[in-house]
Amino acid sequence: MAIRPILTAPDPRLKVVSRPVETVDDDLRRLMRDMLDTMYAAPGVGLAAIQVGEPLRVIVIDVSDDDEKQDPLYLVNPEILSASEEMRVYEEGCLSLPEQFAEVERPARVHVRYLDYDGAERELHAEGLLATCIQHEMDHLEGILFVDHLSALKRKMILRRLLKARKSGQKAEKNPERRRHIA
Ligand code: GNR
Ligand code: NI
Repeated sequence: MAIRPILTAPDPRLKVVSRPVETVDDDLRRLMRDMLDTMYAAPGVGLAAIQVGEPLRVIVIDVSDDDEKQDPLYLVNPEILSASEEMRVYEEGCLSLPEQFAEVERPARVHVRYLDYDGAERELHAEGLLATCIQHEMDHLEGILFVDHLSALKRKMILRRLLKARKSGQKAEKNPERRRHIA
């Protein structure tokens, strides 16, 4: 079990296009388990490999409620076979844009093909939060963040807010007096 650091914007690595996985082997399974541990610890409902610095087309997702048991999904080389015409608006967040949220419109349902944890080909019909999450994670594989779906003005506001929050957090870390107030 290993929790890895999550990259945050404006880290340029979040903009790279991730490459397809060639074989689902033990090394890849270790990465997928680390991603899941990192996602649960955050906590989040999804994570793309590039968020822990690995430019591979791998995502992990668990949209089950806290009180249910864990229900992890591992998707390697995912492809959207079709998407509904019906759209849905969801308030999204991203572990790479901590504490920033905005409404994003996406297809309500998607039909996805991918390789699972064992490298077997599978298909999935997703709706609701799962459909939103799959599309959010697949965007990461193309170097796209949810703010890239917003107007330039809203995007700038969110990025500015993020940098400001980070600066005051750094000041607090260096200053024990302020740190006490945060803890
Ligand atoms: O934890 C997350 N929550 C979330 C909420 C709404 C839509 C998408 C997401 S994904 C996000 C974790 C993350 O950043 N994955 O890349
Ligand atoms: Ni994200």
